[in-house]
Amino acid sequence: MTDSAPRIGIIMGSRSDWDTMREASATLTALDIPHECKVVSAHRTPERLYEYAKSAADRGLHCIIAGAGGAAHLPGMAASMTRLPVLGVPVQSKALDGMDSLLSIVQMPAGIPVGTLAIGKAGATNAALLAAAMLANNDAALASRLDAWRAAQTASVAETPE
Ligand code: RP5
Repeated sequence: MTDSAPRIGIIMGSRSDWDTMREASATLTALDIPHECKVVSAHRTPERLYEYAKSAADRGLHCIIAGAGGAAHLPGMAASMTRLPVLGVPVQSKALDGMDSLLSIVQMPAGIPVGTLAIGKAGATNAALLAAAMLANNDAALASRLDAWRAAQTASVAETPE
């Protein structure tokens, strides 16, 4: 495995999810974590999903971040086919504002876990930070970068409202 081999896989159900999921990618890039981004739909490309999830661990991925909206089966279906931790990001849907996405991702029956984040861009950012925190347990250099990222965020918060 090379240093530049992806360590985290970001998948999403549609290109229309990219506006949300790019926040996860940008956060991993800021932390210098190699990752890949793919459109993999549970409904429209089930065989692509099968291939992706079944090969993920052997390809050296440590974690999958899966974003989807509406009847959002992608994170749960991915989790059913890999032992890797799967973090689910509910994409904000037009019809129900993402409540449909949230409930269909978070309500997994016992036995196949999906770590569910907040609806939308906050969830995408936090999925990346959570994945980074998991990897940092066994990567001292990444732990330092994550500590620095958090310190910079703290330093950026003004004490006064204007
Ligand atoms: C889901 O359906 C996708 O994750 C997306 O959030 C939603 C709508 O997809 P498009 O119709 O925009 O391709 O599968």
